[in-house]
Amino acid sequence: MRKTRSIHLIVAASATMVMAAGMAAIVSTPANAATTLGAAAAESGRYFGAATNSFMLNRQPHATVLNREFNSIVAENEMKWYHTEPNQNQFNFTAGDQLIAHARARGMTVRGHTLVWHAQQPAWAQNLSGTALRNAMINHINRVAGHWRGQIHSWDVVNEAFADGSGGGRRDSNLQRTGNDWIEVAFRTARAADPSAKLCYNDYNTDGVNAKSTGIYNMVRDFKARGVPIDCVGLQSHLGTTLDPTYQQNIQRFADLGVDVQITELDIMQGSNQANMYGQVTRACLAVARCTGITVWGVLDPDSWRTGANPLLFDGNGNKKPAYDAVLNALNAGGNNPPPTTAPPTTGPPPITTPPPSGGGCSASVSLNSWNGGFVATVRVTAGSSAINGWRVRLTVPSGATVTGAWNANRSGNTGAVDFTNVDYNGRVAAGQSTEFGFQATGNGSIPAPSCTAS
Ligand code: G2I
Repeated sequence: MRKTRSIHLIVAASATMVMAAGMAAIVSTPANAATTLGAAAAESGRYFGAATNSFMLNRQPHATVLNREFNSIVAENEMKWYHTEPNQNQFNFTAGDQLIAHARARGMTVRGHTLVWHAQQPAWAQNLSGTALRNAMINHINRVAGHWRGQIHSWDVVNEAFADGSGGGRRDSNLQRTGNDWIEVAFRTARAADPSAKLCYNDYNTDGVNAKSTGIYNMVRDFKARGVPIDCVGLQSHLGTTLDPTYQQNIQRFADLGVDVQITELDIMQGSNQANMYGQVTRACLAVARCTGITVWGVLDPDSWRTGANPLLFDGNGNKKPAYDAVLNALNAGGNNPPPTTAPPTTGPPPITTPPPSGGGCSASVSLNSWNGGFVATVRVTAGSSAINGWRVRLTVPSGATVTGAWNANRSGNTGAVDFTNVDYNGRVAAGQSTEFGFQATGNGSIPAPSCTAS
């Protein structure tokens, strides 16, 4: 306790000295310095976020601090597979919807965590293997990323798929045993399900140049070379009492591959070096143009998953800790390289171009995202010169292919000619406007132009 306080005093004293040296007038803070983490990060085009849970949104003092300080949130647990699909093909979006509504009402962005992970799988998925698990994974990504399509800034598509230790290889898991391509299938599926979300690979013990981060680096380099859609790497950064001297260098080498880097789950063990390390991590991110945001893994110390470590920026009463001041000061000092403004991902499926039909009725077009043995189809339904109140699309899937699931449409049939009709929320399409639905299938081949009938 005494130690912490004396460090706080030193930081405060040196901050005052810096200010006194730079300014003739006696002011407590520079007039233009932002006073919250989110606002300070936003000055260089970055976000500063926190993990939270729907049941904490109205709990004090958590709510006040969350809403005041952060401009991004992530679900600590409530968007994980066990939570969103507790029984196969039965989805629960309630908590995630609440978090997103809370964020949107306050202009915060939302990170999605996480679509697929070996841990926190529902029991039914833990008991699957092979093709059944692969298809369940694809369906899960389609349904979850599809449900929140357009509302997620960045998805942790795959979490913690690499092993710890010196090998730099993949972690053994039921997902890994479906075949080494499961990660790229997950990313391709996610891209089709939500083309506007940035797609991240997220992991821990990657807080410097080491065997594990190098394994991930090699995967990202390979994905970029082969056009597998990946936009960002999440470095979790659950840290102890010292920072790896290659922390910034590691961020930079990922950025140099052409992906964004996000610090996704930052928390740092309380101790004499906590505030200093928080400052170091913040400065390292700010120094790399493509390090676009930082998320702390919780708001108040007592809510942290690291019981007793007090690894966050606020104590249980919502008071700012010295670590908070270190982060805010680092953010306000700015980075020399503000990241480029967020551009839509460019490696997604080709845009679907369908001229609206000249008369009434509707038209449909399809684009495929295929891998060896399967594909995800995105079908766009466009109304003609009059609004429509319902639609039916008929298309022919390749010979040998079987449709295994659909979203945003009702389906009849799964081989040969398959019919899809609107669900209750997407039947009405204004003149010249479009709606989309999708399906996944095993097999490969192309699909001739579908027909569309308006009702
Ligand atoms: O383990 C820390 C993080 C590492 N990276 C991925 C993150 O998703 C992970 O978050 C933690 C949550 O902070 C914990 O809250 O993931 C844990 C699960 O692996 C979460 O803990 C679990 C408890 O173990 C369960 O007993 C509990 O039912 O949270 C569950 C929901 O409260």
